[in-house]
Formats: sequence, structure tokens, C-alpha cells
Amino acid sequence: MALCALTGATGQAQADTLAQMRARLPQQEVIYFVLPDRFANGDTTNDKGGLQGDRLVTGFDPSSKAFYHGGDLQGLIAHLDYIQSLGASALWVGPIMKNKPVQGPKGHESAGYHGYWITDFLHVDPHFGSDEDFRKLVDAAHARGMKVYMDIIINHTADVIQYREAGDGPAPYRSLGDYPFSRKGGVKGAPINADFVGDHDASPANWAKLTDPAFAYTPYIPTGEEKVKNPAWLNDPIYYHNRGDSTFEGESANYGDFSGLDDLATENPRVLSGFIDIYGSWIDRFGIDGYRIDTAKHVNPEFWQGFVPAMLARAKAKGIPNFHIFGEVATGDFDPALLANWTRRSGLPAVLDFAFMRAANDAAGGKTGTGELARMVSDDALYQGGEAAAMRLPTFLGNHDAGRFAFFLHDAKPGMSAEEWLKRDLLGHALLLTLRGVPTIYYGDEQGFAGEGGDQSSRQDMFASQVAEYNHQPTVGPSAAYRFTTTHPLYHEIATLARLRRATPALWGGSTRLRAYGDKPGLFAVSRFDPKTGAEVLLAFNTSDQAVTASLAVEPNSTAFTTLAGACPATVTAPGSASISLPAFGYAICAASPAPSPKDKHP
Ligand SMILES: [Ca+2]
Ligand SMILES: [Ca+2]
Ligand SMILES: [Ca+2]
Repeated sequence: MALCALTGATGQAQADTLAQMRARLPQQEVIYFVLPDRFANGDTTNDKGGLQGDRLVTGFDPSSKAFYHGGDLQGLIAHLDYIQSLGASALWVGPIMKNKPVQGPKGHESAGYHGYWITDFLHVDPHFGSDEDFRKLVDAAHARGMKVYMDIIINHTADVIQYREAGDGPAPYRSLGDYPFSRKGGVKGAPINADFVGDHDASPANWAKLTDPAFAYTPYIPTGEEKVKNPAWLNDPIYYHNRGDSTFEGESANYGDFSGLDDLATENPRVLSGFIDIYGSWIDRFGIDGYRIDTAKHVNPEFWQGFVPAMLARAKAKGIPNFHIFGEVATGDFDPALLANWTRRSGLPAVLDFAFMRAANDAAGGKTGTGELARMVSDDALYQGGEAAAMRLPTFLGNHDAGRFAFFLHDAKPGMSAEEWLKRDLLGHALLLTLRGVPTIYYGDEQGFAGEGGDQSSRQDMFASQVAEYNHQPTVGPSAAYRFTTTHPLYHEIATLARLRRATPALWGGSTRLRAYGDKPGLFAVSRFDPKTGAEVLLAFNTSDQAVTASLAVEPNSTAFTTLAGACPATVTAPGSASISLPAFGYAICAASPAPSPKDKHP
């Protein structure tokens, strides 16, 4: 009886935790992005993915940054405490679906440790564990009130399809104009695909007339790989673009293969329905909380117009009303218009905020002033849904492709002192964790990882590494090889600010008003407002290496301040003006009191 009562109480507590978690909006989260292979090895028996042979068969070689290192889902489960203590409330797990273990030209092979070369879209890669291990991860995270976002790919599969005409060499892009669907191998070829009116007519009747995929290249599947993809329809070349390699410019950005990866004909309604089935099934089976969509800008917008509502409906039916979907529209530029375009034409509810990455790097790195951060705030009007929608954009300082934030800082100012490096890094994280958007921490940044570049050089092991480059990399903060310590100054600051953010509605859900910015390193300040009470929180950052003191405009009815971080003035200097002083690279978070009368302002 006692045991039953206990189980009942525990069950109720679990149900409450789940209900509270499901009720949270996407912008209430702090996301932790992790590549499972590089995070923690919880089960050494799966390191070779159940395969026998050398690294070109198994993909396993912990001494090479291009191969699997052994990290897995059990390792993630074992370190949820560490992630939650950092203040993260949602996990973005790099792709876990089964990959082609090794691919690439002879002598230049690498492994699918990153997860972006999927063959089986329905099951977990054996290097990471089993479907059951993923269920355990999701359940363990949910039991703590943490969400799990999957990283999914639709633009391409692994590189399985090859082209007769290319042999072992490159396959230059063959355009729609030079190689129309209506002729075999170019305009002078034999007529094929009679009556197919082009890929802008999404009717199944039209696509039924596209029967020959050899309009540009002649695609084929090498012997032994005919059934490697799952579900089975993915093994038919008719569902791919088959036009050769993308140059990432012009039409090839949509139709071209990403370095040989088989680019799906996402205009085809069978491909749309197929992927709705695939990714609907992960929602149904595991009750995950969101999708990060890889290479979203290499897929036609019409695909997302069909896919996104289907996923949101599927999640809602599963009892997940705040399912978060955010797409990758990668750019190194400060280009909110490009990002916003994909929320408008494609209906993506959110995109990864590459504009924030650029603006925060340029500001915290001292490369420019703070004008881009100011532009970012005003350009939020461009997104579908405007400023409210911009609150859902995951913001970040660096990533697994471009490189880590600490690397960018060092690259911008190679000669700076270790102390300045750390201060700029802390300042960047303060911007990340207090401005609008959903702060996304890239695993290892909290331990001061920097790395020597992007891609493989930014995918360090959190566990003891056998990669010489990773072991020799400089790190921000204490020089010891920190791994999973909670005393690193970056870990400590992120944890402090993440907690403050989650407890302060103005920081996760408040509108933003610009207070100060400039074209030289110096003061950047905004006010954010509690969405319910309207109470002001003043945020001020000093991106320069000199102390600054300035008078900032505040709301006329903000009279006194409580210090949430840094040093705040106790009271205003005059109604509507507060004097703020910040040390070099310092910041302050000041909650105004008393709050403006909420009943007057927000009836
Ligand atoms: Ca393992
Ligand atoms: Ca291919
Ligand atoms: Ca594509």
C-alpha cells in the first residue's frame, strides 16, 4: 500500500512536471546544442556501431577528427545533471538517425559522426545506441522538465546515388535550361517524360509523368547499396534532383547536391508526404518537443508550406502545443532580410538567428560598434509575425559549422590578453542570455573551448580526447583541460544568467526598446518590458576597453532600480533618465521599480 501511494505521488509529480514543461513557450527555453558523438561515451560496446573492420568500415577512429569518437545517447543521459545545472531547459541533439558510416573519395574518406548523412530515417544510428536508448533520453529529460529538439534533414540523404557520366570525378551542376526534364541527357537527347509540365505543378498526376530520372546525369546506385535507405521509397532515384553538385549559387542552391549528398526532389508531392510520415513518426513515437531543420534554405519554400503545418498538427495531436520548429538559413553576413524571407515565403515559424551571431561577434569582438545589434532589434519587424515572432528565433554566438565564439574572438584580435579574451567571451554570453531570441549554447563553450576553425575543428570531445589538435587548442579562462566542471567562469556566468533569464519574463518574453548604440565600440543599451506588468528592465553593455558613464533614457515612471547583475544606479537622476557606469567589457541588468501601473498600461 505504502509503495503504491508513493508511486502514485511520484506519478502525479511527473505528470505535473510534464504539463508545466509542455505549457512553456519556445522563447522560455535556454537551448544546449550537443553533438552526441563528441559529448560523452556511455557505452563503449557500441563505439563501432556493430560493424567489424577498420575505420573505413566502422567509421570509428577516436584519434581523427573526421571519424566517430564513441559518444552516444547513454553518455548524454548520464550528463543531464551537468546540462540542467548550466541552466539549459532544452536539448538540441545533433542528428541521431542511422548514417552511412563512411563516405568520400578514396583517400579522403570521413565518417558520419556528425549525423548529417542519413540512410535510415526511422531509426537511431547504432553508434549512438538504439531507438530504446533515445526513448530513455527523452523520458529522462522530460522527467526533469527538459525538452528535446531533434536535428532533422530533408534536403538530402547520404551520398549513395552516383552518376554514370561523372565516373569517379566531380559532377558539375547541370541546369534546368541546359538539361530540361523533357530530354535524355541534354537538349539534343531523346524525348523523355512526355507531358510532365515541370516541377511547379505539385499534382500527383503531373509527377506520375516524370518516369525517367536521366534528364541531366544518368543516376545509378552502386551494387550492394540498392536497399540501404529506409523507408524504401528513398531508394528510387526518381525522387532526387540528379543534377550534380551545388555551387550554392543560383538554382543549384536548391537543385544541386551538397558535396555529392543525394539532393531530394522536394517539389514532388510523394517526397512531401514521405517526409511528413517520417518526421510525424518521431513525434508519435517519442513525443519530442521540436525540430531544428538542417539546410532549410536549400529546399523549395513550397515544401515547408506543406511540411510545417503537418508537423505542428501532429505535435498538437500528441499533446505538444508549443512544438518548436526552427530552420537553418546559414549565412556569415548580417542579413535579417534573408532570414526573415524564409519565415514569410516558407512559413518556417523560426530560423536560426545568424544575424545575431554576426552582430554579437562584431560587437563583443570589438570589430565594429554596436550598430548591427541595434539594426537587429529594429529589423525584427521583417519577420512573419514581427517582433513577437523574433522572440522565437534561436540565437547563438558560434556553431559546429562556422566555428566557436571563442575562436572568432581570438581570430578578430589575436594579440589580446587572456583576461580580455575571457571578458569579451563573458560579455558575448551576457548579450546572448539577455537579448530577445532563444539563447543557444554550443556544448563546450561553457568550458572555454575555442578551437582553430570551423567544421571538424569546432567539434571537440568533451571527454578525454585522442585528437592532438583538440588537446593543443587554446582555451578561454583557466588553462587546465576542463571537462564537465561546473566551476569554469563561463559555466558559472551562463548558469547565473540562464536562471535569471528564465525567472524574469521581461528577458524571455519582453519587447525591446533601444536606448543607446553607436558606430564605435562602447555602450549598447536596451530596455525590455515584462509582458504582463510592463515593468522595465534596463540592459547595458560596454563593448569597449575603456570604462563608460552615460545618461540613459528610461521610462518616466521607472524611479528606482534593483541590481540583477553588474552595478545599477539606486534611483533615476531625473524622471526619464538614469546614469549608468560600466567598466571595460562590463554589463548591468537593472530592474526598475516600482513597476508602471499594469492596469493602466495593459488593460
Ligand atoms: Ca559509445
Ligand atoms: Ca550522390
Ligand atoms: Ca535541395
